[in-house]
Formats: sequence, structure tokens, C-alpha cells
Amino acid sequence: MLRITVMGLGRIGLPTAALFAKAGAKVTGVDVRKEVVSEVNAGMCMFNDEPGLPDIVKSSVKAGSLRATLAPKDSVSSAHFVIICVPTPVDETKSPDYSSIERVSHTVGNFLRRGSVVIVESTVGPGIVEEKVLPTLEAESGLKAGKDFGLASCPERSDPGNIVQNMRSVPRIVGGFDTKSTDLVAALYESAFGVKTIKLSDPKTANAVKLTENLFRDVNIALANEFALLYEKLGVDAVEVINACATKYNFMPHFPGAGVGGPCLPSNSYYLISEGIKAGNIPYIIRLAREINDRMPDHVVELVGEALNDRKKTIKGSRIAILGIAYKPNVKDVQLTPIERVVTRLTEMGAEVQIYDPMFKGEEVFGLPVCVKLESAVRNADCIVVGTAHDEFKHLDLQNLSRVARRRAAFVDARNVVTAATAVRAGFAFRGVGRKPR
Ligand code: SAJ
Repeated sequence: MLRITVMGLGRIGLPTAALFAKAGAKVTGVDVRKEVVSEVNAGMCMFNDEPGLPDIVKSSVKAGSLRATLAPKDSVSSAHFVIICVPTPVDETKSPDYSSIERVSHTVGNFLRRGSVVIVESTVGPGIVEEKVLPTLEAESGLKAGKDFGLASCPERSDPGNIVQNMRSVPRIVGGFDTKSTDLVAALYESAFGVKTIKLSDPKTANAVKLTENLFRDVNIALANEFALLYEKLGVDAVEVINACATKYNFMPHFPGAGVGGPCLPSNSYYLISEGIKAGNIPYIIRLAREINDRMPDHVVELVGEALNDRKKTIKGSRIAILGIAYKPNVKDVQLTPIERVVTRLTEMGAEVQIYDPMFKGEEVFGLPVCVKLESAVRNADCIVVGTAHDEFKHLDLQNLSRVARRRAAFVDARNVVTAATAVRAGFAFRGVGRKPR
């Protein structure tokens, strides 16, 4: 029986562990959080916003093919494959924080068994596996990579909110310390997940691929945001433009909005920026894209000020309803969400902010209660702001909302969910990121 140990049971580690268990392996998940370990062993899954995952966790635990533990020794020392899925955030200075990767490399190295293969799924800068993980594994275990154990990077490429489907369809990239490592890891994902694999020269190249695809997205979102800021001034609707451009075969549409959030894009750029600077090459476009995307929340606050001004009101003393705080649609996640800065700025400027988000009903986020009902947040609001394009907001009844809100209120769409015409017909003063002011 194939034995797999997954280090870190977060939004990537847990589905990875559960899908390998579902595929027939004996899987142990190791995590430092007691509550996570006990939840998993009770067959529970903390990611209810991941379709299909709760059932897979439940059935795999029930079948005895998946269990979780705080103690790595037994599971690492008996594993054929050890998969590292720990977070790699950036610190307050925007420098990559590889402390979890370093810590887990010491742990795995301590108990590593001859013949095992270590797989790094966490997103890291190109060269970090070769420079940090490999020497630590060898030093702690006394074993030699390539000779006594295998090592490969196989970065996760899953779309949060759609992870199970993604893990079973998106090709995996594999870069091994040697060909044997690459082949073993590729065969593992092909057989267990039924996906294609792309074999690459080394871990450094695999990590460069992962960063390239995420930074490609961040830079193109920044370009869309730059078009939005420009076209607002020129009286052109950037969303109308981008939708039309998308009819051309080589145009990949990205859309302007309130900014870029989540555990990945806002931080991944800094892995490459720091490696680039170390190597004497500053990635200007990548860095500038971060600055542009990080400025978008302030632009949303400006639009709120403009829309209220149309109604001879100011942000100070206004009641503002924020619809959606999650960093992207249909996920229960506010990691680095751009909407936190919008809420903070509006509150600092003297507004009374009400929040509604279907993923956080009745909870407290950013120190504020999240309304259970949308109408409660909108009641007597001077301005309504759409911060996340959750499915629930795709069919907003603006006529009804204009009756619930204060008379002649304002509406700011930071996620392209309504048309300007519909908002104006409902009696709102309208602003939108990249939209023609109405
Ligand atoms: N966003 C825009 N405009 C767009 C697309 C997205 O403003 O046109 C914003 C979103 O609202 C969100 C942020 O960007 O705040 C990130 O959105 P995302 O859809 O990229 O979501 P992530 O960060 O959850 O997932 C990304 C994905 N990367 C790519 O698509 C290249 C996912 O496939 C990765 O696996 C994931 O990062 C990761 O873990 O690295």
C-alpha cells in the first residue's frame, strides 16, 4: 500500500491528502494546529466553499485511508512520498517568509527514510528548493538526494473555490532533482489524479513556471486597472472595451476592479522580485503591477466620494453598505482582500460602514459584524459598494435596493456586476471602476 504524508492541511494540503486517499493511498496529514487535526480525524472539512471536498474528506477518514496527526515522526519515517504544502507568505517588508518551508524541511529531514521522495507543492522563488530545502534535508537526514532519496517541485496550480475539479484536470508541472525523481512524481500524479504532467529540467524551472503564470495574471490585471483609470477620465467604459477585445483570438481578457487579493497573487511577485534583485536584475513591470493593483482600493474610496458628492453628501457622516468582502467570488477567504483597505479608509474618513457577505453571514470580520441579510446592510444606506462579485450579487434587484437604501443614494460597483444604466434607472448616482460616470 502506497503511504503518503502531507505536511500542512490548509486549502491546498487537505484536498491533496484527501484526493490521494480517495485514489487508494494510505495518507497521513501532519499539521501544527490541534483544531485542524481533530476536525479532520472527525471527518470534517473546514473548506465548505470547495465543492466536493467535504464528502471526500468524510468518506476517506471513514474508510481509514486518511488521518491527521500533530506528530510527524511515524508518518514521515514510513512514507514513500512526503508532500510539503505549507504557506509561503511575505512579511511586512514584502520579503518572502520561508520560515515554514525551512521548519518543515528540518522536520522531514529528521525522519526521512531511505528511498522516499520529497515533493514541494508550496509556491517558492526559483532556486529556493535547491538552496534551502535540499541542503536541510541532507544535513538533517545524513542522506544524499538522488542517491538515497528523491526530491521534486510540483507546485499546486489549483483555483481556490474550484480545487477538487482543478486537481483532477489541470496538468501538473514536475521538476525533479534528477530524472528518477521527476519520473516517480509525474507517475504519482498521473495515476492518482488522472492528470497530464509536464516534466521540466529541475525544481528551479518548475517554480519559475508557477510564478510566471501567477505574475502573468497579476500584471495583466494591473494593465486592465490602468486602462480603467485612463478610460474613466476619457469617458470610455473599460469593461465594454475589454469584452470587445476578447473577441480577438489572441486577447486574454482580465478585468479591472477593487484590486488583487488572496494568498497568492499579492505575494508571489515578491518571490521573483527578491530573487531578481539578488541576481542583479530588477523586474520593473512586475513591481509596478503590484503598485498599480495595490492602489485600486483607494480608487474605490475616491469613487465613493465622487458618487456621494453627486448627491451633495460627503463620506464623513454617510452610511455605507459594503456588499462582498472576500478576495474573490464564492470563496470564504479574506486573506489580503483589497476590501479591507476600503472598509478601513471609509471608517477613518468618518463613514458608518455596514457589511454583507454571503460567505461570512453573522460573523465578525475587520472588527465589524457581517449582516445576516443583505437588506439589513443596505437599510438607509447613502451609498452601496460592491466589493466582491459573489454569484448572489449577479442578479441584484436595484429597484428594490433603491427603496431600502436612503432616497437618492449612490452606488459604486468595484466588480462589474451591474450596468450603469440599470443603476441610474433605479435612481442611484453611479460610479464603477473603469465605468463611465453616470
Ligand atoms: N482579479 C481581478 N481581475 C481579474 C481576475 C482576478 O481583479 O480579471 C482579482 C480577483 O478578484 C482576486 C485576485 O485578482 O482578488 C486573484 O484572483 P484569482 O482568480 O487569480 O485567484 P487566486 O489567487 O485564488 O488563484 C490564483 C490562480 N492563478 C492563476 O490563475 C494564474 C490559481 O490558479 C493558482 O493556483 C492560485 O493563484 C495559487 O494558489 O497560486
